[in-house]
Amino acid sequence: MLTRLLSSLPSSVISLSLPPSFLVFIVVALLLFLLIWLRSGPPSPSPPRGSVPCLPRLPVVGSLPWLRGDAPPHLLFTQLAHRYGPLFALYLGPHYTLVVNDHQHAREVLLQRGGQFAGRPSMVTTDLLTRGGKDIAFSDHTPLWKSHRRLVHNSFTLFGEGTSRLQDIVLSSVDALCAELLSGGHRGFDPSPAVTRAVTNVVCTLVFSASYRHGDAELQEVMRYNDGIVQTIARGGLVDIYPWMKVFPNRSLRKLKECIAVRDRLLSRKLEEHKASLSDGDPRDLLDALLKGKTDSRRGRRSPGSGEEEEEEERITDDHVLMTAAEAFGAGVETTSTTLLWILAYLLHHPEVQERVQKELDEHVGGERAVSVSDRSRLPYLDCVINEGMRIRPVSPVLIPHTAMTDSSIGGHSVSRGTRVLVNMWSIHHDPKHWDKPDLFNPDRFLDDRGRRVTPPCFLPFGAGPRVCVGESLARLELFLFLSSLLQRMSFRLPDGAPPPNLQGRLGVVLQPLPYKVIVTARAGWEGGAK
Ligand code: STR
Repeated sequence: MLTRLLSSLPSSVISLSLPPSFLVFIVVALLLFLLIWLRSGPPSPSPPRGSVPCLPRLPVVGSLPWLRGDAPPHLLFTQLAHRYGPLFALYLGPHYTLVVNDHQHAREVLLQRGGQFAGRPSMVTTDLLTRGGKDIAFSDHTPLWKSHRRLVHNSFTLFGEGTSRLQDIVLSSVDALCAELLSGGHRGFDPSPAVTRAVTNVVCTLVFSASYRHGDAELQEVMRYNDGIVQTIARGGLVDIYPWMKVFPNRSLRKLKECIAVRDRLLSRKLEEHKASLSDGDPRDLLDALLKGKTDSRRGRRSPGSGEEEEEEERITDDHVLMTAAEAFGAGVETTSTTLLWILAYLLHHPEVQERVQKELDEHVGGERAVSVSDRSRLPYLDCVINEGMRIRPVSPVLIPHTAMTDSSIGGHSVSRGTRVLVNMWSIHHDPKHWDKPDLFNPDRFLDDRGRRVTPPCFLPFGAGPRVCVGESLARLELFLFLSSLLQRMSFRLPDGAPPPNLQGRLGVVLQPLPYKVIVTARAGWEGGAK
């Protein structure tokens, strides 16, 4: 969120050739801000004395003028860390913010003192997206959030490791994806729409049991609104730093609201349908599991001593269920499809890695049957390829901002309550002190001398601690099933004469590869895409 916002700042605020109407807007905005500021006192905790090295600052705009330039925030912060050290501070407008660039400090924030840093700042765009924090990812840390998260976690487990449901869902979607990719012919094409559609389909089935055919109107609608949210979230830009700016007309914010309305209409309909057909049997999908879990947890808590009032306060509502479904959706689609596309891009750069994965698949699975979850332990190299993809291009190069819920400390420096903390996962995943040639795609770094898998402490693609990604095991399983099935059945190569994919990426709500083209050829026996 914030990262996208930062990247849009330099051009939008600090340009010298501003149109007159914009100047009037800025003056009015500043006056309004000063008024609010004077009435409510400084909105951000002040930094403790003698603390972390800090970027220069000006009143109201904070350190923003020093954050200009073309580099996206994760690269900018990495550069700044060379100058200021791995832990430095800056002011995002009025908000005192710490930026953590190394894994020791990140472990303190996420794990050792994870409970103290588990808060989230409130932001205008994400508040809109989540009905004021009724979700998991952006909601502040409260007792209700904890029980909500537990409910979501339990519901995910039901469809993840526990059963073969996810496997069946992914595999049926993989058949369609393979057929679509293989029909691309011998001319190069962009694999992104097909991959995104397949992943969206998996998530639709998982969340509300809908599975769509190619070109289905509802699927198109889902993909359109999701894309709209991705385009506009945090594009309201400055409103996430200066919330009072939401009173001004803002095209991005308007589009975001429209997309949210479409999303809510569709999901409310699904929710009502599910409520009407809910039975005592096994949950059919995530919505069922959430609805069942919600009533179960309420029943369990209704002990004789507990007052009605407290229960009222702690209740997980339909809104929470709706927001969870919406978020599972957005997070499930964006992150998984992007990771798959990054890995494919790197395989085009490193055909020898693709061949090695295929050799491993041929040896341990063969070409006679589909890959299954139980093959995972026999395919260590594939796992390393997935890890290396997530290391070298983390979808979330700067984690969603944390806030200190109490006075605390990082690296011996005291940190006051309310301080925002940004963890720059990019610099942790590219730290030359801990990774040999960090810019090289080398899956072998996840194997030890004896060929066993290792997980280095600097590898945290899902974050860690109380705010660790709740979909981690689901995501890993899905990535494994997609990638193994694709590489078992087909090979990817560059169109003749085409340059290999650009690996710089573009930072939107996640870090995405730029579009590239592939040629897909079926491997022996898989000409139709499925068996
Ligand atoms: C994508 C678009 C959408 O429709 C809904 C969401 C909400 C959850 C977001 C997701 C977004 C983008 C990726 C996020 C995810 C929560 C965790 C994940 C930010 C905006 C990451 O941290 C990568």
